[in-house]
Amino acid sequence: MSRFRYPRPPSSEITPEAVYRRRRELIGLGLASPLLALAGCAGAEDASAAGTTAAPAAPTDTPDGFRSNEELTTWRDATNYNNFYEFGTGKADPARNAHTLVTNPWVVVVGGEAEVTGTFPLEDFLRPHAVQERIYRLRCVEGWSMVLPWQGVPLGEVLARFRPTSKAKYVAFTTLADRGQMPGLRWPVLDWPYREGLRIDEAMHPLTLLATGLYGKPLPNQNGAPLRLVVPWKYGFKSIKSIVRIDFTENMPVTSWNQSQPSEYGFYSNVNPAVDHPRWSQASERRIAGDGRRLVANRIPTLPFNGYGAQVASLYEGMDLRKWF
Ligand SMILES: Nc1nc2c(c(=O)[nH]1)N[C@H]1C(S)=C(S)[C@@H](COP(=O)(O)O)O[C@H]1N2
Ligand SMILES: [Mo]
Repeated sequence: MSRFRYPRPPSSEITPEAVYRRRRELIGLGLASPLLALAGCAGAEDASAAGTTAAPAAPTDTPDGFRSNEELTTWRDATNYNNFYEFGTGKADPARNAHTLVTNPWVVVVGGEAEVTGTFPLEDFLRPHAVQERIYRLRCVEGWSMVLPWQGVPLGEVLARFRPTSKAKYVAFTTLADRGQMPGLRWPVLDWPYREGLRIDEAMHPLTLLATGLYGKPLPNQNGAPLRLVVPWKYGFKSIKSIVRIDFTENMPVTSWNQSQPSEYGFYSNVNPAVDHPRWSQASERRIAGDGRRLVANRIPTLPFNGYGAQVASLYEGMDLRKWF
């Protein structure tokens, strides 16, 4: 437990933001190959300023959905405009407050319906897996979205090592809840600890990433260090941060946002422009990308499953997604 290192790409593959941008321009021109194998909320945005944009069409992704070719969100925006209620409910609060989070050492408890369970130092939990890079869109239920290069390991590869039993129908995730480190826990905004869950097939899906890095650097605390989910076809609140516990369960687990407002946040929470939040439309989103001036202007239509339908729609075949929102 004493020695600890982030699983991170070799330094030769760590790429400063400017190089990311330049490389994408080259890729766009067919001059460089993409980098391979390296990774709920309170108030809605006012989407009524609609009529605003005729937006770019569907995003260009690799066929597996692993890498979006859209314009990236800057490091600055990604690390200063956050939701992490354990550090306050304002968008700037996590960047200001999350320095008190101690991420080293870090242990992950694995429990429930699996042959292998126990308490694992993070480095053992992740050790055998190669860190990969994924460039994903993530859309907050509030109506803004980002595109970021995450580093991490596919969650399914990690979970398989624990050999879930046939009773494991769901996977439950829990965030650290430590008042000494997380000033936001003083307010009963949610019933702490923050909890999320996935159906086991969603958890095993190759798009589901257990992220350890952002822009080739270890995850900043405000983005969920040292370990968070990124589930790109679901609203952002499903992408739980600073995970300390993973349980395989037979029954659908309690999730924080569903527990606090069941009529507003369902267990599935797949991005769906056709199903409005009871208090606001989900038909469009404000893309936070490029330089700061884009913050206001860039309103684009929201896509079913956030644009990952080709990869994940089959998981929900035969389900009424209005009922199972
Ligand atoms: N533990 C925890 N995880 C969380 C949240 C939170 O408040 N606490 N907020 C969620 C929400 S609503 C969103 S949109 C994303 C934001 O991730 P980001 O700040 O890295 O963009 O984190 C999700 N994970
Ligand atoms: Mo969110």
